[in-house]
Amino acid sequence: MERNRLDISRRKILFGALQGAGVLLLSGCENIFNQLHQNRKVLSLLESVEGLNRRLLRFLTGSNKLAQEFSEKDISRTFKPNGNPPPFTMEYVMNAMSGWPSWKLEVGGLVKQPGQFSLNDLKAMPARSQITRHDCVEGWSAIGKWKGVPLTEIMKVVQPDPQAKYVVFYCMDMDTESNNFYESIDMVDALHPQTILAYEMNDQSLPIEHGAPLRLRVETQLGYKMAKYIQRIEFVENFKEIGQGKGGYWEDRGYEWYAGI
Ligand SMILES: Nc1nc2c(c(=O)[nH]1)N[C@H]1C(S)=C(S)[C@@H](COP(=O)(O)O)O[C@H]1N2
Ligand SMILES: [Mo]
Repeated sequence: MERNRLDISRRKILFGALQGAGVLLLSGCENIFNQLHQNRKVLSLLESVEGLNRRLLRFLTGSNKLAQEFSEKDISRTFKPNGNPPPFTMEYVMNAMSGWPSWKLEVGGLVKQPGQFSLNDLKAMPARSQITRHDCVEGWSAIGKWKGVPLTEIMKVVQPDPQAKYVVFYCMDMDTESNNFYESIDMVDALHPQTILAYEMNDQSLPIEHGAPLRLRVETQLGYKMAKYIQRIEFVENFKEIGQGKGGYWEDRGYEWYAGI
């Protein structure tokens, strides 16, 4: 059932993308495409071009463009904190109480200059503010103002290698079975100007329930991609060996990796 639904939506996406690209110009192609799609070999071939397809899809839907930004008066009066409870280790609590003196963002993997950044280091870097809408798959949205350092600024310092295809965010919180939250995005989203590591929300220090001291904002994507409580960032070629291999905590549990809005 679940498998079926995924197949149907994937078929729609692939068909839409091919159609948009002018590949299916002749009438009658839709039938052929549908027949082909039932063939296992063709299916795996299509899957292998999913990376390319994703880029095409993004281009066609325009989700590589800037997400809508709002004005101060649009900011939601309440913004629901969602997901795991904050990390409750002694270290986290002590740090939270004293302005994060010993927390450091670690950045490594496929980079020329692995680095560590204190919160003050991050605040000293060029910053960006944006008022955007957060959409959770659970069916709620909220508008908030975020300030942080663009991920591109970090990338200028650490200099990812050309083989780096994804950026993985490792978080300090865990679920009831002690699985740590993590997420990943690709280079298109990493380089997007609205992709920031936020340390402020609505002109205040990022509240604990919203991911203090640092959380990702990737405005082209749904809420579950926006890793809170970030400890470490890793540039990788693929995420096969990480977690259950699907690229994120929720992806490992069946959500789509590409959660474009
Ligand atoms: N580390 C971590 N990040 C997370 C989650 C989480 O459980 N742990 N939940 C995600 C989900 S599903 C949503 S909707 C947003 C919620 O962000 P908010 O608490 O600021 O509303 O965080 C995302 N990032
Ligand atoms: Mo969510």
